[in-house]
Amino acid sequence: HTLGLTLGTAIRNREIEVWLQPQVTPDGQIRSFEALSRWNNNGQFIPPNIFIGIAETLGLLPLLAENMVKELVSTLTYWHEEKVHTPIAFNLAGQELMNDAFFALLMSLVSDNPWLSDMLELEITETSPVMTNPLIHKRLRSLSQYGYSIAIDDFGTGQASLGQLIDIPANILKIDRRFIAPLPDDQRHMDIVKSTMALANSLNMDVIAEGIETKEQADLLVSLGCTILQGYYFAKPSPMSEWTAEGSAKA
Ligand code: G
Ligand code: G
Ligand code: MN
Ligand code: NA
Repeated sequence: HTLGLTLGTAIRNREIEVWLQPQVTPDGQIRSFEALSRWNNNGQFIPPNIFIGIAETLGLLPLLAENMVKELVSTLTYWHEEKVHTPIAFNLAGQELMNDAFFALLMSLVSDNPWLSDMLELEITETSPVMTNPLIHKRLRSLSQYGYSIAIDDFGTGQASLGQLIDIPANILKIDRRFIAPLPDDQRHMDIVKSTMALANSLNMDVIAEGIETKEQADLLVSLGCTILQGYYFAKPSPMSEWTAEGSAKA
């Protein structure tokens, strides 16, 4: 409860930091970033696995997401002026998509700045039960029609992976790191990764392999045809301010 109160204050005071992790192409170029929330509570680092859950219980995820999106838009606007076109993906929980004001914000951002829809990607995780709510499917269809890219995150770890490919207009599939970690040695994981890539390919979806930690894993995934790679082997997440110049350097 004490942590919840502190978290509420931290969210309202915008003390949750936005960190970015690159998503790279096989030749090592940055294709995009994933935005990840980080909370430094007076020197004590609280992992998102803990505070995202607390924020959800407190109904504070829409505010957290609104603050994050506004920071991302500010960075993307700067990059846009510098002629840098590097999209940023961010994680969306069901509670955020169910929130009318947050949904309206996502729609109005694109009405006001049509270029933004190509620069913001939505990562939807399939593990949240609310993701089966028809209102969420309807909203994701609207966001897709507005031009937003939608990625299915943690693919293969939830209850309804294949059904989600029907219900959600996703154009990117992220293979969860639990399938990547045992590579290259484990044949069954390799077979699952290959089949998932074939499935995505037949649905015209891009694939992102996440959690790549070794050169062997990176080389293997590239040889299997994976075109977007993410993981500590390439770069760990770090504060957005550290990437602002990096983005500009691409102009
Ligand atoms: O970055 P890290 O591996 O610590 O993230 C742990 C989990 O928290 C991941 O599932 C990630 O998707 C989630 N997460 C990180 N930042 C955010 C955020 O801003 N919003 C939501 N909804 N989830 C996040
Ligand atoms: O659930 P989601 O895929 O959004 O989780 C992303 C989380 O994975 C982030 O917290 C990020 O810090 C973490 N992550 C990113 N790359 C790696 C990696 O190579 N290895 C491990 N163990 N975690 C990673
Ligand atoms: Mn993610
Ligand atoms: Na994931």
